[in-house]
Formats: sequence, structure tokens, C-alpha cells
Amino acid sequence: LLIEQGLRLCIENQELFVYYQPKVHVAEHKLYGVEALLRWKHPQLGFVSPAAFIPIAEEAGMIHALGDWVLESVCQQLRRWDEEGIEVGTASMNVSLKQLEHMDYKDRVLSTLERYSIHPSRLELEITESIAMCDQEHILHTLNELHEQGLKLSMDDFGTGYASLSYITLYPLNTIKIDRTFVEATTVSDQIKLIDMIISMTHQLGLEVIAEGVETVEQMEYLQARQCVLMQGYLFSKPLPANEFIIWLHQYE
Ligand code: G
Ligand code: G
Ligand code: MN
Ligand code: NA
Repeated sequence: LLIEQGLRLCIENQELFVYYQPKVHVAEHKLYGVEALLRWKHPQLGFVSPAAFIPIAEEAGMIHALGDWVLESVCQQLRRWDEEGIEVGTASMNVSLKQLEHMDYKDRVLSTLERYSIHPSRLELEITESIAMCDQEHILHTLNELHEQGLKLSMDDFGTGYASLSYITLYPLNTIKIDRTFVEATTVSDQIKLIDMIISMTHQLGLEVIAEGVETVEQMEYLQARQCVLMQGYLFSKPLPANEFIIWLHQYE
């Protein structure tokens, strides 16, 4: 209840922040893009995880306002980085099923990008397998239209949901994000075969593949040896406020 009440005021009380986590191209030692992650600093509770408050925001119908705020904030930041001559590649945002169900979603995304003069190809939506399981014509239509405008689409937490694999060719995906549970398990033999399979599947389908949750040099080398060169995780950087992210970038590149 404390969370639900707090959510109603978090935007006007300026308690929300967007953190950015780098995605890197390991072979080229270059930044590939950033993932935007929402952070909420509650006046009493301190930082509350989106894993805790997003489901509550969805229930209470506040996810659309939060999603709009994130979209606006990311576009504003991309614009600022453009003006400063800082190249960050594509910025991705997490979107939930509830957000995509909204009839206006596509128009709100496109009009916000236009307002900040950002080409749609600079923005990526991270969806999860729950979206693929819901089988809604409307969502597929929305994603197809956004894709036609140039927006990128990635499947987050790949391999952890219960969707049938057929969605992979049904949805206009650019990228598969290998869930960190598969990356963590690169020392367990059965799991190793799974991650090998996922990587070779994405290569055969002509999709980009990125590994999430990379924390050790061993994991990085394992992935690189299998031609999975895009990575994200604490080994490179945790999610950071925009200004700290730029400091990280100067040191990295
Ligand atoms: O970064 P962190 O571990 O706190 O993220 C926890 C979960 O919250 C992740 O599943 C992430 O995808 C989700 N999340 C983070 N930011 C957003 C956001 O802006 N919108 C939605 N829908 N989910 C988010
Ligand atoms: O569901 P999604 O993949 O969007 O969630 C991303 C979450 O994973 C974020 O909360 C982020 O803070 C967290 N994260 C990012 N890198 C790492 C990592 O290397 N290890 C762990 N344990 N979590 C990570
Ligand atoms: Mn994500
Ligand atoms: Na994930």
C-alpha cells in the first residue's frame, strides 16, 4: 500500500531516475548500446526495485504514465548526448505486455521520438516471452508497425519463459538477449550445451545475440569463443546514472 500510494506521486515529486547500463562489443572493445533501467527512490523506503513496483503499477493502471516518463526521459537524454557529440548507439527500454496492449502505444512512441528529432532506429524495445504467449493480433500489429518505422525489437530473458519457439519468426525481432541464468551456468555441462544451442540458433536465424549478466572473464571468454561478442553485465558496468555512465565510457573506449 505504501508503494501504491507512493507511485501516484513519484513523477511529480521527481523521485524517478533512469540508469543506463552499457552493452559492449567485446571483440572491438566498443560501446554497442545502452539499456535504460527505471529507478525509484521512495522518500521512506529508499530505492525500490522495479521488479517490485512495476507489477503494482500495472495493477493500479499507472504503468502507462511510468512508461511515458521513461520514454520521455530516454529521448531527452539521447538528444542531449547527440548535442554533446557522444555516441551511445541504440538505447533500449523494457516494455511490459500491459503497455503494448494500450491502443495508443505506437503513436506515443513515434510522436515522442519526433518531438526530440530522434530516428526510430535509435530506440529498441525489450519485450519478454509473456508477450509472445498472449497471442494478440493487436500487439503483433503494433510491433510490426514500429519495426517498419525502424524501431529495434529484442527478446529479453530469452529461454526462461514458456512460449513456443515459433514466435521467433512471427515477431519482427532483431536481437535475442540470452538470460543470465544460462550465462551463470557456463561451468555446468548441460547448461553449456543449451547456451551453445541458443547462440547457434540465433546465428542461423540471422538475429543478433547478446549475453546478459556477464560477471566473469571466464564467462566472457566462453561466449566470445562461440562468436557471441555482444555482452552486458557487471564485468563491464552496473547500471549507472547518465553522468556516471559517461565517465565509465571515457575510461572504457
Ligand atoms: O535493473 P533491475 O534489476 O532493477 O530491473 C528489474 C526488472 O525491472 C527487470 O526485469 C527489468 O526489465 C524491469 N524494468 C526496469 N526498468 C523498467 C521499465 O522502465 N519498464 C518496465 N516495464 N520494466 C522495467
Ligand atoms: O529483465 P531484465 O533483463 O531487463 O533485467 C535486467 C536486470 O539485471 C537489471 O535489474 C540489472 O540491474 C540486472 N543486471 C545487469 N547486469 C547484471 C549482472 O551482471 N549480474 C546480475 N546479477 N544482474 C545484472
Ligand atoms: Mn531488459
Ligand atoms: Na533479462
